[in-house]
This record gives sequence, C-alpha cells and structure tokens, in this order.
Amino acid sequence: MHPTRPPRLTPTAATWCGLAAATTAIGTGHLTAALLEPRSSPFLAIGNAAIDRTPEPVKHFAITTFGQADKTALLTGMALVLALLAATAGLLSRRDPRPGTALIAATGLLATAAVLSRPDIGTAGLLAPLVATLTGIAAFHALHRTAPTTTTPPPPPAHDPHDTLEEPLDPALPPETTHPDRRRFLTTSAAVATTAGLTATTGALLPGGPDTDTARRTIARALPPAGPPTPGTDFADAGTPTFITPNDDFYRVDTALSIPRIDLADWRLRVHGMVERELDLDFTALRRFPQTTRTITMTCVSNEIGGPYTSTAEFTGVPIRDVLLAAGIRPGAEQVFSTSTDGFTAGTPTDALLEPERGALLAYGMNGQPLPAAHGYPVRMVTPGLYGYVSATKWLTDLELTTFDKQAYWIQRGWGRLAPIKVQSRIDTPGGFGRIPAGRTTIAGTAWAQPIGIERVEVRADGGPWHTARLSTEVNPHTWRMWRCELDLPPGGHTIECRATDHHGTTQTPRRAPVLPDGATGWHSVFCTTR
Ligand SMILES: Nc1nc2c(c(=O)[nH]1)N[C@H]1C(S)=C(S)[C@@H](COP(=O)(O)O)O[C@H]1N2
Ligand SMILES: [Mo]
Repeated sequence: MHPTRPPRLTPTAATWCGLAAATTAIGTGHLTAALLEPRSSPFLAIGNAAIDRTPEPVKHFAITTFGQADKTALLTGMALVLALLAATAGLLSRRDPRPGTALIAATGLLATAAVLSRPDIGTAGLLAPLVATLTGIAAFHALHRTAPTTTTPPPPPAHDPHDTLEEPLDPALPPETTHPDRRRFLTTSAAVATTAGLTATTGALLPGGPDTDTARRTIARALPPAGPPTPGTDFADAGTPTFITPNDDFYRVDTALSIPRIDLADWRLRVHGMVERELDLDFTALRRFPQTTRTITMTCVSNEIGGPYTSTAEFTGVPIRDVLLAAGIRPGAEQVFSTSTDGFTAGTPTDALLEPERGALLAYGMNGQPLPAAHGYPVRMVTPGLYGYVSATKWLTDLELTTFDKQAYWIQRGWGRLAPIKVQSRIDTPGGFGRIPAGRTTIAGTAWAQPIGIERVEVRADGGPWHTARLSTEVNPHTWRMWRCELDLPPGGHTIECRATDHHGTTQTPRRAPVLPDGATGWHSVFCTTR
C-alpha cells in the first residue's frame, strides 16, 4: 500500500484563504483607525511610508504622470501588491497554516512600524495594526481548518518529468478532493467576507476626524467675502483659466495620503529656536495679529513647461513677518523651518519672510472660505515668489528659527534649498495637437513671474517674428497675468511658441531644464493643424 500523502488545500481554496484573511485585516484595521486615530490606518500608513521612501525620480514620475490622481495610483498599486502577498500566504500554506500565518504576522509588523513612523501618533495608534494582524490570522485559521483539501500530489515539473523527487503517482489512487465540512467552510467564508466588507466600508465612510463645521463657521465669520471678479484680469472667454482659481480647482500637491483632520480647539502654533521669546499661539492668539487679504499665485516646482500646477487665490491671514517680529529673531537665524502635523517640513529663508512687500502669510482663509482641508486647514504658510515646497507648509504647527544646517523634507531628497519661482508662460489655447480653422487665430495663455511680475509676453508661429501679446490687467506682481494674441495661420501644421519677460527685463530662457532641482525652464510650444 502506498503511503497516503497528507491532505493539501486545493490551490483555489488556499488562495481564497489568503485573500479573504488579508481583506479582513485591512478592513478591521482601517475601521479601528477610523474610530480611534485616522492616521493609524495600517493600509494608509504603509502607503505614507512608501511615499516617504520612494526614490525621488519615481515620485516625480508619479506626480507628473498621474497628476492629482497620484495617490489613487499609489493605493491601487499597494492593493495589488497586498493581494499578491495574500495569495502567496495562502498558497504557501496548503499543507500547514503556519507559513501563511508567519507572512500575515510579518506584514502586520511592517504595518505597525509604518504607523509608528508617522509623527504625532501615540500608543493608541498601535491598536489598529494589532487588531488587523490578529483578525487576519484568526480569519486565516478559521478558513484553513474547513477548506476543501486534495490528496493528489502536484504534477511533476513540466520541463523534465523524470527530474522529480515526488514519488510517482499511484494509478490506484485517483486524484480526490475531499471536503470534510462544506457547509462550515461556506458559512465561515461568508462570515469572513461580510466582516471584511463591512469593516472596510464603514472605516472608509466614517468622517475619520474631528467635526470641523462649527470651527469653520467661526473662521468664516472673520473673513472678508470673496469680491466679484475684477474685469479684465483674464481672457477666460478665449480659453485661459479664470484669474481667481475656485478652491475646488486649485492645484493640489502634497505627500499626505490621507488629508490631516485637525481640531481647531487643539491647534497650536509654536514659534521657537533662535528667538528672543518663544510663542505658543492658539487660533485666538493668532487672530490678535492684524489680518490681511492678499491675492497670490502659487506655483509648484514640479510644474513641467506648460503644466497645470499653478493657481491663484485671495488668501486671508496674518503676516508671518508680524509673528516673527513678535518672537524676536536672533542673529544667524537663516531659515524658518516649518513643520506640518503630518511631518512634512520646509525651510524658508528668514529674509524672504521678513520682506514687507513680499507679504508672506499665515493663511486661514482662501477665497472667502476657511482653508479647505486639502489646502492646509486650519493654517498654512503662503509665500509669494517661492515655490511651494520651500514656503507653503499646510497643516502648519511649528516654526523654528534655525540655520540652513537643518534640512527640510525635499532638500533631503535633492531639491534646491533656495527656490525662487522662474519666469514662465504657457499656451492654453489652442490645445496641443488641436485642429482649428485657418486664418486669423486667437492664441491665449498664462504667464507668471512672482514676485516681480509680468511685463511682456511674445508669441510666434513656426520660428517666425515675435508678436507682442495683449496682457490682462495686472492685479499685483505676485499674481499671474493672462495674455492673448491674434495670428494669421495659413492651412497646414504650425508650431506656436511663447516667452515671457518680467518687470526687471528678464526674459524666459529657451534652454530646456528639468524640474529637478529647482524648477523647469524652456519655452512652451504647441503643435496645431489649421484647415
Ligand atoms: N504639509 C504639507 N505642506 C505642503 C506640502 C506637503 O507635501 N505637505 N507640499 C508643498 C508643495 S510642494 C506645494 S507646491 C504646495 C501646494 O499647495 P496646494 O496643494 O494648496 O496647492 O504645498 C506645499 N505645502
Ligand atoms: Mo510643489
């Protein structure tokens, strides 16, 4: 009699055990986090840790390729990797649940480490990854015990049927799938799948954070209402953006996978380091400084030539300068090192923040509304003329006056320490590879050169003479200007180019440079066909 081989789970059953257990773990972990401390979600913490550790070129690729959807892309990728891990855990455990259990536990440990690496997370944050790991293992065992098994050894490797250590198949022993307790397996599966589905959806649907509505109304009362659009400040009818970007359309770039939710009552701004006296301001104390509203165009260093990462809003807040002067700056404090609740940091030259005409703000209002959560609620920095990564920390809680020895988030990753915005212009219409009627054609677009301001924009077709474009009314040198120009285009293919000049006479260079390390240069060109 042939020795009977120990029963093994069928591959399908093994894969199902792994996948169902992993989904349960993710669901219960996410729900526990949503109830206790949203930032401790194991799934999101792994994603955040991945963002912080992603090599710079990949991160840049993600921002420019997926744009505002970069986070969805990351989460989808993570879900795929986790599904693969889960299936592996199942398939490794066809004979014995221990290898899969070990893999789930190891992933749980990884998630715990990821949660702990988030700033500002107390020990309560440990509960979510713990619950996830334990429920994952429990579900795995419950399913594994009742799953259908087979006594058939795996077929010998296809490449050489003789090169195998497996004993030959006994023709007297036909492949046989045994299912000791089909009913229990089905009920367990249904229970596990329901738990996974319910916890994941509830976790995702819970607001996951403090109720900010009342606080938002308080802030809203302090804000000047957004004024009517100033006539002549854009050529939206010709295809440019509107001069003021509605909050919902304002570009968003940050490393936060889940948007930090801050309770205004808990919010503090600490000003410390090389100062005469430390400040610890709550929102009421911040509001005692004089309030101002300034129209500012923000620009991201990751904006490619012709790219969309620039927007304009009326920001309301208090001048950073006033707050810094209240703290008293000691000599040698080269930079103001700002920190957000989610651990992002930026270093802004102290001198830039002290220039009265630059007018950097600690902003809490945006276009007459309290700052939207995605744009830094309750308080963020906005500094005209500097790219956002060195000057626009959202969810701000800490300003430290220090030297440039201390390196902020993107500086550690190879980006430039000083990041003045470069003079730029962009063609908004016609769009690239557009087909338009031949003859008189309107070319229109956007130009910016904060904090100096746009003096002139020129346009040309097919390398011909430059034509000076008509500019929209200048609101202030810290904002973009729209331009338009009529060109005669005969039928055929045309390359349109534009270049801007700032009020100091600096003209945008044609030399192409990538966004790394301190912002792209070059002329934007679009190719269109006229008929
Ligand atoms: N906390 C935090 N603040 C941040 C960032 C971030 O990743 N985290 N990104 C910065 C960058 S690179 C830019 S360009 C601006 C973008 O601000 P917005 O998303 O409101 O447009 O925010 C800055 N402030
Ligand atoms: Mo940015």
